[in-house]
Amino acid sequence: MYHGGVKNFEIARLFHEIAALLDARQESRFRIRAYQRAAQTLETLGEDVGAVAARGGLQGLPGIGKELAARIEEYLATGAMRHVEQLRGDLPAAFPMLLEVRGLGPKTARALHEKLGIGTIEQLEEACRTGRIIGVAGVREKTRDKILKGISAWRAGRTRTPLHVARAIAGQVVDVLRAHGGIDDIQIAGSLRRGRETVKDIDILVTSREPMRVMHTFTHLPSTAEVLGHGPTRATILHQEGLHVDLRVVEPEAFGAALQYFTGSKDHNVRVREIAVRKGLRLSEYGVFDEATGARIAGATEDDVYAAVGLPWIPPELRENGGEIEAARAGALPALVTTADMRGDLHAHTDWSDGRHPLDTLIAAAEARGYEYIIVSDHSQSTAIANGLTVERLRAQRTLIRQIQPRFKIRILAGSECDILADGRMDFPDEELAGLDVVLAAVHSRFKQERAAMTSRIVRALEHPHVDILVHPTGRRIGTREPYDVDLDAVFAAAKRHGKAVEINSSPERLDLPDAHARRAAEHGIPIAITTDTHGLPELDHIELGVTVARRAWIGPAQVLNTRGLEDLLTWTRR
Ligand code: DGT
Ligand code: CA
Repeated sequence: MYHGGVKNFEIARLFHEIAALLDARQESRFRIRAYQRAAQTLETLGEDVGAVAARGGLQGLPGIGKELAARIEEYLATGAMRHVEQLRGDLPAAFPMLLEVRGLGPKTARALHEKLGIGTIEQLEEACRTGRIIGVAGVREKTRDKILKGISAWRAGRTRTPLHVARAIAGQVVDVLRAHGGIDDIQIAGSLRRGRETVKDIDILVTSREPMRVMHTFTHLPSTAEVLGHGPTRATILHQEGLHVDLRVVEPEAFGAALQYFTGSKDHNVRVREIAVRKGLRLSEYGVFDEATGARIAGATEDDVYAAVGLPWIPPELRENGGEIEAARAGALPALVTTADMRGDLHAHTDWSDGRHPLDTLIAAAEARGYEYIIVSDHSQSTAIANGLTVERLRAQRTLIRQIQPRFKIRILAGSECDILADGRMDFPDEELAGLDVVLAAVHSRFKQERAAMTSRIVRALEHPHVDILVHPTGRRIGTREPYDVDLDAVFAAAKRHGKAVEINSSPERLDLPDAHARRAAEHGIPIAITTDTHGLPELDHIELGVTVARRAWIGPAQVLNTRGLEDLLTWTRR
């Protein structure tokens, strides 16, 4: 389970709120911007902010000065931030949510509260629908329509939470529940256990001899914004991060059956139940029962449950009715890659381009993880915005790598995340690329090219003899940028033809390739590079997210480039 980090999101949310409240009060743009920047820093930090504070590193973070560091310290120490409370003043508790609606500016929100008493999303929507809003604080019909659109986008945006955020929240809830005692067994179920890239809610199952105590702890968690439902063995809360968390206490004899049922997916469960029925069995969240006698024949563990219907245990990531039932019946389930299989990172940035650490700091951290190799892949010259390396700086970096190599056991491979220019040429001359151990190819510009042009651009890069790995092949950024329009099957075919690898980029905002595409790429027989694209040390941990994507793509260790030992990898790069 991924642990660190939930405080990062809590504090980031408060900083966003401060920025919006300052805006509503027409304070200085400079201060507003400072809080927004600090929020972004925290959201992308990847390391628990508490750990950073503990080693006195807050003021070393981008955009965090003395004032903001003090606010973070205050929150870590007290669980609250007085400044937010002062700014909220007499505004209603739900007012911050109004500030999240696109199309409604903070000043207008404040005016609507003062003039119409609007304090919740529902009241805002009502006022839009009845037209009461029109003419107030300069709102016209066009603004009203924009606000209505903003409300539905806000609802849609809140319905699903990114995997890494949900993992951090779930990890924290599980820790607190465990620490309070009374729990025998605890498991995350649902889409989170299956590793979907976004989840609607967090489903938790426990066994306990003191269910009342566990329920009490759960409904009184400090991070509980509201208790939505509460019974003797089940409760649902609204977590302050905006998603529901569901807790069920089940009997130990039924724990496996409940885990199987609530892990889903629904489509997978339908198939398993059909198989049970054909065997004269009935499968429910309480166990597997003999239809004729009513006797329970399995339920304590998932293994027993699957065995009772004649199937091997199926990894949760595969339970999407995507062929896993057929594979299980044929004894052909894949052995999936694990984080422990990973022997190196193939995509990493240093402060030579837009990374946060010097080369040797990054290398030391990768070595400390037990990796055998790491590819240093800073940006190329065209990506000026990320301080891309010129030819001269690329050569200087290579020299530095040779100089520091003797200090390390880990093998440092000189690479580049080299831009694929709009016409498919590479951003460095061939002789420079020839001097590198590995070349990563990436699209960072002209995302809007039409499909044929984008496809031939990328295919041309894959034809280049020095290119090794196509990175973030769809270019999407979850929630902010659509994938570019490209014929991925043509790209995969070209990669196959030319012996190239494609990436699963583990960065939480990318997860690119996404699982379905990664599965197709692997089926083409293309080696898959699971990388972190790290820009700072904590992001090395993101490898776990990329591994989850790979598992959902049915990928085994033999299909992954960086499960190979160093010599094997070098043989491949020199192919
Ligand atoms: P999501 O939308 O990200 O929460 O996805 P899930 O799969 O976690 O869906 P959720 O939380 O509604 O339900 C968790 C699991 O419980 C689901 O995967 C299968 C099982 N389940 C829930 N409701 C039903 C139902 O009405 N019928 C069946 N067969 N299974 C259900
Ligand atoms: Ca769920």
